[in-house]
Amino acid sequence: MSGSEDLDLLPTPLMSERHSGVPSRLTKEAAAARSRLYANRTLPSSKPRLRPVRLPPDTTEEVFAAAVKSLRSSIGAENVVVNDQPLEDGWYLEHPNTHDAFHVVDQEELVCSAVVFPGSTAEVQTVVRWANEYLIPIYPISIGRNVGYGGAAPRMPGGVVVDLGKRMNSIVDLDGEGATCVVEPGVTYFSLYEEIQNRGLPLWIDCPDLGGGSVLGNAVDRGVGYTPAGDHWANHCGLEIVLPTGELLRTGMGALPGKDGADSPTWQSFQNAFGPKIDGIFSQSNLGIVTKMGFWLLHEMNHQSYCVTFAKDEDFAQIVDTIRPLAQQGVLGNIPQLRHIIQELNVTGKSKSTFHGGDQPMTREEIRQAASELPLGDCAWVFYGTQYGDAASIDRQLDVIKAAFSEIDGTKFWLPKDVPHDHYLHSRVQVCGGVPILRELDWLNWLPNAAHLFFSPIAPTRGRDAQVIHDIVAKGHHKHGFDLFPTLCVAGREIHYIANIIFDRADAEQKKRAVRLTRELIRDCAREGYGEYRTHLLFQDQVARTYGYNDQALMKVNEAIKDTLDPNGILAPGRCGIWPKRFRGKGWALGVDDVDMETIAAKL
Ligand code: EUG
Repeated sequence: MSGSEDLDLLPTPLMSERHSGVPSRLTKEAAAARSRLYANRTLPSSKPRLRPVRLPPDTTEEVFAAAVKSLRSSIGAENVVVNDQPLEDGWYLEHPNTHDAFHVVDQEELVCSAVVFPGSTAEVQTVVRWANEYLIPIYPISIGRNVGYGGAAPRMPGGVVVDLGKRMNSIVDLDGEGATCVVEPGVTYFSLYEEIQNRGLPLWIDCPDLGGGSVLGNAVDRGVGYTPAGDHWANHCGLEIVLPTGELLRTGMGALPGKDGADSPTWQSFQNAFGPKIDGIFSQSNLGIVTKMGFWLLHEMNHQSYCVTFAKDEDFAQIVDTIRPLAQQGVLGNIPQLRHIIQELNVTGKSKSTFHGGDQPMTREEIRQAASELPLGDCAWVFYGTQYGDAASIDRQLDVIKAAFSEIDGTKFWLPKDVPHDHYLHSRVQVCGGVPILRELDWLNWLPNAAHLFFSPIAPTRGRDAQVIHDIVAKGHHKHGFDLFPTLCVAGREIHYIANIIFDRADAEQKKRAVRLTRELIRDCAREGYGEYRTHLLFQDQVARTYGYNDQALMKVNEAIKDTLDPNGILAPGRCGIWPKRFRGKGWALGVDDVDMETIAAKL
């Protein structure tokens, strides 16, 4: 049975109806994206649960029931929902907060016992104190769209998801003069963008490829976007945090109380404030729940997106070496993307079966054949860049960029006017101009029931290093039978090399291969001295331990801080590989050999 009939009838919730909904300007795109995705689905929209509610570790049914009753009485019965209903993967705009929609292991493994919805910082403190009382692990999410990295799932099955976004989604401040804002966890790129438009402010936001994520959540997870303010963590300015013991803290200038109980007028003005700068320990960590974040915005600018195509696969290292000085000198306006030509196929939104029969990866010849019928034609790599400034300045910048790239044989330069209106370049115009959209969902039409995992190592911006990583990744994909989709986000000194591993979540054997591939890539890159900037929940132990200089000295400090700030080990145990004393060394951590679903399940 296909699950598409029932769900397709209801429109995607709008932003006016639900905090995580879609802006009305994108309703048509959303409807089209959803029907394409659901047309590729063979799994039912949900199936009966095979197992009872997954309880928190070391918690009996009786204690859990008492804990739920107690929390219901303090934050309201409607704000504590036990996860006992059929699990629905949904899709990007109607996503679960109970589990990972892109489940790498069985759908019922990485699940929570309950979801709770605090409505204020004070209620977050209440939830944290409750977790300490009952020794129940909690796992905060902002929106829950950390797609490819675990989504909304808790690392520890049976943990209680604290869904911050549902009731804490206000833009606390939006300052047109300072070009700053203060946001709660539930503010999405869509909603912040909309508010700026509604107020008619000449400001931009920076957004990632998909616009439905949390501004705060993405920054705290050190995500990136594509305007000159693409480093989100670098643009945060002061945090409000609930510590694992329930105390409330503000960092940066936010720590300084303003006049008569107001916030400090400098909270969003200056990042470095006074004394040790501890903000860092609250990003990619499990040391506090960020409930408010000051954030810098950009001024709107004239901008010009373009792409450059390169003829040969082997030009890869030279392309990287050509980008480096352009980026370091500030000629490149943003963080550009360098994509392999195969991505031109999947951003058409068509499925792999359009281009290839069978289960094997597409051959280079098949890719060439299919690409030759697309607007950019047969080539190897595509560079998507954007320049900012007045028209004359952009012309000068483009002259320099064209001159540099034309040193590479067979290079062609393209403007949006050179490609059809539905070409991906027009989506770059929007994202790189601060307009959050949904185009990148088209990746997921590649396979039936498509799910994805990101493998995200950092390379120096140097051809020979990037080549080492690319060769490891290509070899691994070939060995395990996956198409390779590399997108490189290239800065002056480093590259986020992102390989998007797409798999069919209905196919257990394919999931196992995806896990094996990811584990081997982490291991093989680490052997060459390269590590990931971010990873899916199930790989965080392994990645964390590759950062093991001097007998895991970094992890030992992380654990010491964890034990000090979270003595009962209640906050997101295991997140980013950091286990509190209570669970450390008790068999929870997953390593390079944990590839079978059964092996992993036994440790979950
Ligand atoms: C992308 C970029 C990322 C990431 C995941 C996906 C882009 C995909 C630079 O970081 O972590 C097109």
